[in-house]
Amino acid sequence: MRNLIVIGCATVLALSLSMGAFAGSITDTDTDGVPDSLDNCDVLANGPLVADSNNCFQTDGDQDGYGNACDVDLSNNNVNDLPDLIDVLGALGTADPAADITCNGAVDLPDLIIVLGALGGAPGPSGIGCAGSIPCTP
Ligand SMILES: [Ca+2]
Ligand SMILES: [Ca+2]
Ligand SMILES: [Ca+2]
Ligand SMILES: [Ca+2]
Repeated sequence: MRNLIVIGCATVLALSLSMGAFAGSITDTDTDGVPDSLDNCDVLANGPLVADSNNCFQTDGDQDGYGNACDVDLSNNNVNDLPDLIDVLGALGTADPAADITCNGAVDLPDLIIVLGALGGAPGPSGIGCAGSIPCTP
């Protein structure tokens, strides 16, 4: 009986130790409620707990593993460049989910302004390992 209790205590201790290790290994850099390894913009809060300024909530319109909140690379060549600007210009007035950077259901002036401001940069960073290839979902 005493042995059973000792084994039971050891099991509880082992469980709590492994749970502690598990909790310690989860990093959420932007504290938006999504662990970095699953967060499609891991240094920019984009929901669900803390939304970005545009309420994207992890939205990833082109399913490349980079959330819209940190992805204006519409041509998917991993550079924010002229083709992306041409793409967003061409998508103005549509509901193209990839070009709708602000996640408001329409491609409009704010999306164009964000693409202009991000030229020369790169999408991300994303915590999702397959980011940059399509389809990529955690
Ligand atoms: Ca996060
Ligand atoms: Ca995020
Ligand atoms: Ca994307
Ligand atoms: Ca591009």
